[in-house]
Amino acid sequence: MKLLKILATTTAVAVLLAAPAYAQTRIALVVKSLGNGFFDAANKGAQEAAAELGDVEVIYTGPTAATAEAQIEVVNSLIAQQVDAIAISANDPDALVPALQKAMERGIKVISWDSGVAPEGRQLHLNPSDIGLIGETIIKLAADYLPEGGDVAILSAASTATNQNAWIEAAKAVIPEKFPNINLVSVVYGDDDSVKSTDEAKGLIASYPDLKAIIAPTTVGVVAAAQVVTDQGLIGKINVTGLALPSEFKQFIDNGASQAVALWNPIDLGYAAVMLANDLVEGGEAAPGATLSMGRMGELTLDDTNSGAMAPPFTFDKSNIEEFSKIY
Ligand code: RAM
Repeated sequence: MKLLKILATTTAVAVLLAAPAYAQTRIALVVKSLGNGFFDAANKGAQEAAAELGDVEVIYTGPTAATAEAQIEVVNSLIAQQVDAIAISANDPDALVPALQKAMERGIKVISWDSGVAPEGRQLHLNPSDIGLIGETIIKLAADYLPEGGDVAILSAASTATNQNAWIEAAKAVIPEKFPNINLVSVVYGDDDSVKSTDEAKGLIASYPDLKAIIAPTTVGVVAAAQVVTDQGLIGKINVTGLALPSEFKQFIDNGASQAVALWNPIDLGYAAVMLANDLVEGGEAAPGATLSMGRMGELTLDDTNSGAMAPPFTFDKSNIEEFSKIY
């Protein structure tokens, strides 16, 4: 009798130990590529959201190079792991659709954030800020320091990146009316790779002797361009601007290679993406006009493509980059 009781108790304890303490929701935060400080900051916010929710685990993952092919492999492995949700910043709007559709067929909730997937490959998309506003901001950042106008070039990320391509289109659309003396001479692609971005920046400088500004709407490209301008002794001749992470870019505001750059808060963006994915896991519906929770970031109201924007970007210059560089 006594032995039976001991056995029963031991078995119960063993079962308790084997079972998870509580049901966990696993949300994969898939980024364009690992090793990018912007995405590391987003992961900080994602982990913060997981801690706040309590029963959520965030799996931070992505390929080493920013390509759609490599992201498809990551997605397939997450399907095999039966995660509850995938929140992806995509290297291509279309190439990932079949893999993500397979995920959705298996009951996995799918959202894109930062860099979007075509509507048929995800349930909703979270833009960091309004696309038109970012497009106008990146041109204005250059134009503000070019009263006479002049030649500018764009150094982008991957040529297929949804977010950069949308911002560049918006930038081109706003130039004729609002910035008529800005002459966009070229758009080149550094693939969010430091070496390629450096080569592309050097190429622009060699090809366009009258270049007055390089606009890089990528945190990787903007650092590479500013380093090239610094190394080639072109500070004061070519102003580097675009979207930059203050912690990585402060040195180039300090040395004058750049007058000002912009960005939204990447920590908030990762946080908001996890909150939205979790809302879907908990039964939230993504549909035009629907409102979903972004936790402390408020609510996201979806437009007719099931997209919404988080918040306006901030501008960083000599007056404030020091303060922000300590945060992200
Ligand atoms: C790079 C990535 C990312 C983009 C930022 C501004 O880190 O391309 O997608 O949002 O720059």
